[in-house]
Amino acid sequence: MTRMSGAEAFVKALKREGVETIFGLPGGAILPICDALYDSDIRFILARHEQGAAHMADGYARASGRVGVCLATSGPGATNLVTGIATANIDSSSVVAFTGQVPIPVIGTDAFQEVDIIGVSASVTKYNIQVRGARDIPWAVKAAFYLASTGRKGAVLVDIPKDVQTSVEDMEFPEKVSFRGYRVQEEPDPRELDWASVLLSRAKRPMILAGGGVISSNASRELIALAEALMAPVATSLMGKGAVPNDHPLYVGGCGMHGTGEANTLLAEADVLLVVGARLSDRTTGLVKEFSPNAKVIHVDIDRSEIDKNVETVTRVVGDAKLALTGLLERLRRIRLEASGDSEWVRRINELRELYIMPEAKGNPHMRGPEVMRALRRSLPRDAIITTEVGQCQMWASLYFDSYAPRTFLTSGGLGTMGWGFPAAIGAKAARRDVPVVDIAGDGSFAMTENNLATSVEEELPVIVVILNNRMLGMVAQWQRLFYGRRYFGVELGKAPDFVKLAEAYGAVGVRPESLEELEREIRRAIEADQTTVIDVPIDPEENVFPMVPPGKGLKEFIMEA
Ligand SMILES: Cc1ncc(C[n+]2csc(CCOP(=O)(O)OP(=O)(O)O)c2C)c(N)n1
Repeated sequence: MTRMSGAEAFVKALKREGVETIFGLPGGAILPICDALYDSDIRFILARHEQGAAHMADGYARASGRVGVCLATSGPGATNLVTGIATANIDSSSVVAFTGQVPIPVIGTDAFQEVDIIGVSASVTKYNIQVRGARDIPWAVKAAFYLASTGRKGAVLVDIPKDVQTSVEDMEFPEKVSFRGYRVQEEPDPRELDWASVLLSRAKRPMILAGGGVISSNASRELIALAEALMAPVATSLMGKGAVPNDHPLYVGGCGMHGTGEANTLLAEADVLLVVGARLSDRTTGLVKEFSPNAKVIHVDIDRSEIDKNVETVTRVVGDAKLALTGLLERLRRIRLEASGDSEWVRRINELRELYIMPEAKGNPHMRGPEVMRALRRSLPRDAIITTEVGQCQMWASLYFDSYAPRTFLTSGGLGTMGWGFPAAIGAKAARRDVPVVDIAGDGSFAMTENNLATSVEEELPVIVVILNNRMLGMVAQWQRLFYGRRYFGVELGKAPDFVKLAEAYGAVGVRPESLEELEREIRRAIEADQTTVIDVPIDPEENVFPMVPPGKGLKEFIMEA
């Protein structure tokens, strides 16, 4: 046992978890902890708004597979974190947030900067707790990391009153924590694997839908092996992009509202569908009763409560995706399944792929979303990390930017949080200093968290922001154009700000290329110079993202033009 303050115990507990980096912004109620961090070698990255700090921690977690940590003061600091915490949690990203709190004796008195952050964050965290005594700090930190990083990963918030941080006690640091009622079932039930493999072996038109769970369990290799054993096309949910190299012959693209024509058509034609680590949200399924209507659905997920939540299954495998896919592969090998690369089903994949190649727009003087994505792809190394903002920019990235490895395509899938991509890119860069990190942005989204340019410059975490600048809240404008008779309301952003000058004001580089060739040159230059760079690409405000499944329709009813 060692005698120390709650704040010192906090720092020691973080070190025991291997924490090297914290993203945050200090304030009165967290000062004892900041003072203890002063003496440690943990890197503190100062965000310019707590929402940015939470997104940075989230980007760090997604890029590295480790836990991302953020810290804020009580009251407004804590509430500013909430969007970031909710974004991480719905996308099953391992984030631990620490908040300061007013001293215990004044909790409930409307003390300065008091907010009941436990109440506020209850529904957007996997778990949250207020520490009531300094001796509980080591346990609470251990518990937070354990819960954030096991089973279905998620966000955990730990609230620490100021007097708990200063109080000096004898501390014990637990090696392990356990929770009654929290059981992680990683090892799948062999009977579930047996049944699923029989169904798969009998399929004439098998298909796989891979979600973010494949990436978080590092199961890409097993997924590809299974797809090849079955000669099954693989589609991904938005969160699953990168689980399969996008140039793999069996990869058919994303499915759902802005899925590819081939993925959405094949889903309708499949007879057995293996869903791995995906939530099957409405954006992925379209109208549920028309989602893969001819398929027996098998769902693999570590979270039992996902099974049959949105789509009815024939059977399930509850457990870790890597273990489940390994178990399925073993069984299929035992059956000596030999799928042919020359089946009608495989021919169908290629036929659809050719059918739905998007036509090039002729005679449009503007640079177009898909072309910008392809130019980006050409000028970046294969292992570059992409983050996205939300809107048309995100959907163009999902459709037209090929990703080749897990953890290289990072996006806010569940909450669709504008302003996520830029701070997440800074967090990803903190985790992966060795690769270029690019935020594919819309002008509206970037404006929400652009102040973190200061962090990127000051902390020497250079990222490249490519703004598809249509002077519009483009995706909302697209819906108003297509479904509300072009009655534009609240979507026109105008020319302000000048993003080149904005970048320069923060000490970053700003450029505005006038052609795709110039864009490619600027990206290569930015990588070479290793400087924070904002590339403002003017595009057509009238351009739509296609294919698109109109809201309330089945996946097969996608439209390719307006
Ligand atoms: C925080 C937040 N507010 C509002 C929305 C609703 N929304 C979805 S897409 C979008 C427009 C995004 O515009 P922009 O960032 O310029 O990207 P674009 O669609 O033009 O590529 C809006 C407002 C959202 N997703 N997130």
